[in-house]
Amino acid sequence: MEYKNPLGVDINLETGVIPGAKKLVRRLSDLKGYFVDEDAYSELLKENPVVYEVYAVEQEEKDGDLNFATTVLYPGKVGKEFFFTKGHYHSKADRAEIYYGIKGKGGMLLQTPEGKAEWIEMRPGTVVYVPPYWAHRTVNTGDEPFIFLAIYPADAGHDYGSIAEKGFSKLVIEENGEVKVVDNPRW
Ligand code: S6P
Ligand code: ZN
Repeated sequence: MEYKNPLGVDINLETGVIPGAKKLVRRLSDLKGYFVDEDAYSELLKENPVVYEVYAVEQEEKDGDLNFATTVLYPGKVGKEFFFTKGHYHSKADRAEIYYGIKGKGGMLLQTPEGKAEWIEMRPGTVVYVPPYWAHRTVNTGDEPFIFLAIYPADAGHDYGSIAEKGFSKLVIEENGEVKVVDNPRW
């Protein structure tokens, strides 16, 4: 039997960086078609800001193993819509996931394949359980980076297709200075 080595790393709780992790950067240009207000999207694309960064420690895609990753989701809006992650189902759709809020303010939109949506607010210390089969997207509703940890099965995979096409049935927007979860007119 060959055993893998255990690993302990310290997440930088201010920046979200995991030393030695693989870094992925998503700019606004990577989110084409995701936001409802296309004019606001084109305008902001001139600056093409970084929307989020992911620091991932991933294992081979094997049953029983675990991955973990932090996400640093920057504050910002496209029109009224707050910055968000792309959102995905897992390729193995029955794989669950745990999120843990580290810094900043935001929340998670979850959705079943039939379009039933849930919004869960997240603060530092909030644990979110993502059950099997639910798509999940995080949203930064604050004015500083929203940082969280995700722990997920190594064989879960990411299925971005249907969210990229149709989005979520709900949008998270700012209206009159308030955070509102409203129906997506394009759904
Ligand atoms: C992976 C986990 C997170 C996200 C990350 C970026 O299962 O849910 O690490 O990958 O927050 O979001 P997305 O939707 O672009 O993968
Ligand atoms: Zn996931």
